[in-house]
Amino acid sequence: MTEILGGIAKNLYSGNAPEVATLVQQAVDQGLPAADVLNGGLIAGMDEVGKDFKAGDLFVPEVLIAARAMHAGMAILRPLLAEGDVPTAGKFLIGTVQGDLHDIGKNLVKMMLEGAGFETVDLGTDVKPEGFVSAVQEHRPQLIGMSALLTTTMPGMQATIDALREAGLRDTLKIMVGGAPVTAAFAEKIGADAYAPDAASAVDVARELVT
Ligand code: B12
Repeated sequence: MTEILGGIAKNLYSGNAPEVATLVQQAVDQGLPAADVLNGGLIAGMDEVGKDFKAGDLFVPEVLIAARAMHAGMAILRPLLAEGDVPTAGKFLIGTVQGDLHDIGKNLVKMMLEGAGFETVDLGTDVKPEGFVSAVQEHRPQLIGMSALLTTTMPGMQATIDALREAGLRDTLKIMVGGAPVTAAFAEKIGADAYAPDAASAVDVARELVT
């Protein structure tokens, strides 16, 4: 059992999507619970990717390829997880703020959190404060993430937090912000709960925020 899960993790790390799909299917056919395959295989592999990305041993293209392999495994597990009562790590909603079209970093954060077992909702780019508000009303996430790559769009984070407060939603969730020009000091200044400098750290921060 641990051998097949180790194989899933190893192939996910190296981005071998077809082999990940084959091994996940085999594990399921052997009767392993979907949650064990998720935690011991896919999430374990993605955790390694996150560690090495943070350490500078892996780069963006490798992470994207690993994320694609994770998606191949998730395609098999998702219906089984939905059937059972497998608790997710939490619901995470993410978007790039108004006026900003950069989404590579946002997508990485989303993928890493998915890899860590979070249920994710992606609002895309150029999301207005009221877009975040209505999505929060609809999806009721425990955590939201905002991304900004332009100094000119960073104020959109503050505007979104203000809009959530006005809608009475601010205290129902945690807010994490990031993007190249964003800093921990800025996050504190605008009243966000946390900042993370990269997608792997975002996983650690998200796990802390929801526990
Ligand atoms: C690719 C790119 C583009 C692409 C975007 C494609 C896409 N689909 O994203 C295109 C060509 C469209 C583009 C357009 C523009 N760009 Co541009 N772009 C870049 C570039 C080269 C790379 C950004 C990137 O993807 N980095 C890789 C990712 C992985 O890194 P990242 O985004 O920082 O994300 C990581 C962390 O920041 C963090 N993170 C990110 N988001 C979040 C969110 C949360 C919640 C958390 C916790 C963490 C987190 O985790 C990520 C992964 O580790 C940067 C320069 C650079 N080297 O950064 C310029 C840059 C960001 N762009 C810039 C500019 C000026 C523009 C334009 C205004 C250019 C123009 N005159 O038209 C337009 C603006 C368009 C718009 N309205 O958004 C400037 C911004 C300057 C500034 N300080 O404001 C930069 C810095 C280039 C420069 N040196 O001048 N751009």
